[in-house]
Amino acid sequence: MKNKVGVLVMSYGTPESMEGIEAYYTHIRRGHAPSPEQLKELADRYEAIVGGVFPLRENTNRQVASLQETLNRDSRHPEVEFVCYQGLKHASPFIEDGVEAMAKDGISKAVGIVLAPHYSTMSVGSYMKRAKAKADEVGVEMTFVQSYHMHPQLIEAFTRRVNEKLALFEEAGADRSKVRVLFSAHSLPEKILELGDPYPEQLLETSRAVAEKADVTSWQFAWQSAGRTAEPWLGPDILDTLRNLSKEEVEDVLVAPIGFVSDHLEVLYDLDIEAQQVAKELDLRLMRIDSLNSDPLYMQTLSDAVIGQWEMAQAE
Ligand code: FEC
Repeated sequence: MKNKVGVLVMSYGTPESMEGIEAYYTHIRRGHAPSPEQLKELADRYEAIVGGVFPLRENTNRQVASLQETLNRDSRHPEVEFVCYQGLKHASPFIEDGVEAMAKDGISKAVGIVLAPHYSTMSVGSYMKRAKAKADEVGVEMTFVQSYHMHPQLIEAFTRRVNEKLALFEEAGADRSKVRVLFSAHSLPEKILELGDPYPEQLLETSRAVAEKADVTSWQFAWQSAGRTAEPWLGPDILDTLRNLSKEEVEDVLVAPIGFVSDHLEVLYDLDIEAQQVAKELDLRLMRIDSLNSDPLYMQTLSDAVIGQWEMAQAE
């Protein structure tokens, strides 16, 4: 019989229905319910993207199933069966539910990975902290992939997407070298800088690697989707960046949201509706690279990172 190794695949989570938005938003706000205006504003954004459907749930389900297949197709460890469990940050099944399910299935060793390539104490670090606390409680020995932002197959997947969209710009008559590529990721409160958080630098590393591989010299980085709180968030914000680009007389912009791996609200609303609206007002031509979703190159990135982490833990 094969030795079962658990893989906790963690993702942000999304509501299951329009009725579930309030509980989801309250969880994001650490137990503080949103005001009726805030709730309506968020519900309107979900309505605007797909009318009451939540694409992140299906995408995460597919990514988890596909990762399990990819892991078990790998020939490096025929003695092991990798079993994937889902653990969501803000929705059910929560991170703790995933760890508990592993323990119930008799799994004693597991690897955790987050469906976000770049490490920040506020993002990936907080997923890991919760998983570790539950794992210690139920007696599962866990080890974690911290980041995989420079994995060659991840860089290749993003590069192909950049090239695909640059070709569309060319077909539409644009000069490829004049298209400004705008790499983006979710902003975080500026206070992370005081803690020496690696998040901004890791994002720049991915951006540089993709730009180099796609032979793009005209690129920059911008932050998106900053929270609606009074504290300062990392900038420049993507919408201000578009306004500045228009002043520089840039006409064509390709957004590459390398901090995200799925189609969801932050891509389908913040970029495809909000940023697109600003671009229209500025008379800029704006395109976005396709999301990774279950791209085999992304699945191989995750699988390789999990196996590498598993091997490292075994060697210790
Ligand atoms: O499609 C969906 O249903 C979910 C889309 C979604 C993703 C996502 C990813 C990240 N977030 C990160 C940080 C923060 C911080 C706050 C915050 C707030 C929200 C709200 C919604 C939301 N986030 Fe999110 N995030 C997604 C959705 N996020 C909705 C609440 C309303 C709003 O502000 O828009 C502020 C919370 C606080 O007050 O403390 C901070 C980071 C990521 C990328 C890494 C990851 O996936 O974990 C970082 C997807």
